[in-house]
Amino acid sequence: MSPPIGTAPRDRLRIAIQKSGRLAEPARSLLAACGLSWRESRDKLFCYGESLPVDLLLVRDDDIPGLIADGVCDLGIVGRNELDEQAGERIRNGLPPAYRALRGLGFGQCRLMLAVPDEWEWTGPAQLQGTRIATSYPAILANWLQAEGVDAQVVELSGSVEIAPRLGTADLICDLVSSGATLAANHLKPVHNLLDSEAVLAGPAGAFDDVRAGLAQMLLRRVDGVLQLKDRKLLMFNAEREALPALERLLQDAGPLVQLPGANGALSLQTMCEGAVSWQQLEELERAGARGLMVLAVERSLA
Ligand code: PRT
Ligand code: ZN
Repeated sequence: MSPPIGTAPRDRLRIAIQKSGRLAEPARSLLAACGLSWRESRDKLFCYGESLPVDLLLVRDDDIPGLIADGVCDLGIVGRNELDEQAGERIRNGLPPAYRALRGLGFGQCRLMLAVPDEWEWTGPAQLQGTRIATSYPAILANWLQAEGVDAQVVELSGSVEIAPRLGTADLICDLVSSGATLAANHLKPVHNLLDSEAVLAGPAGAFDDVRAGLAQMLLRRVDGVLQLKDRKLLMFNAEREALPALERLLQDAGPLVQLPGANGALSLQTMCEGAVSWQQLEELERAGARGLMVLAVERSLA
């Protein structure tokens, strides 16, 4: 059975993630890669942490900032767009900031963009004076308009923003864009970027003052480890000492070359490479004297 919402126990950490949608699966995968495992409640809204005292609450992404603000959840994985929007709304209502982005997570990338009908010739923000702009991000848009000194009407819509110009309810829109296919299908073109967004790990504005502080710190360290390792490869090989200068030249973009004594006076060498190591690179290293080349994926590391 799910524990009652609103009574977060202080000896366990509770993380809100999207139940279903774009961020749901990558958020779970990231937390699983951090060594967390769970037992799901029957209603599939709560996952009890088995490997660590870290539980998941599965919710709508829009609810995540509020759950952190109210202390129902300690951390959350949510789009920066949603976090900034709700933070902007709080500021407009005279409320103090209640959460902050702790880490960018490298998935769920998109941009919050102004998009105008194809036939418009975009000349810049001043052109927006007196227009009606449809958006689901009224706070971010209103802040931007204010900063630009533009007086335009913000038309708040909760969905299907891209059809507003065709329906005549707005002149242009401000919406999330990733591939741009939705805009193109609605005869709109992106003209100005208001925000580069991605999924973030969000937490409260203040620090925890109990067991959760240590748990959150451990989780952040593991998240950093997972994000760092994403594209890292360990390259290992043997070589004679004389071949070292040529090999070092070929590996100048990699990390430090660690040298250990190998068999028969040769050296056993290893280095960390960012990104893929191609067959061509391996063949060049071999021509320069590397033997027994091996490229290994790095599974875990603590910085
Ligand atoms: O049910 P729930 O409320 O949890 O889900 P939701 O429908 O509100 O959210 P969801 O799953 O659609 O998006 C969750 C988060 O994913 C967003 O808050 C963003 O941080 C991020 N994200 C990344 C996106 C997109 N890419 C994206 N393309 N969110 C929405 N879109 C929309 C876009 O507005 C357009 O209408 O997807 C459509 C397709 O985009 P194009 O440009 O590829 O055509
Ligand atoms: Zn939503």
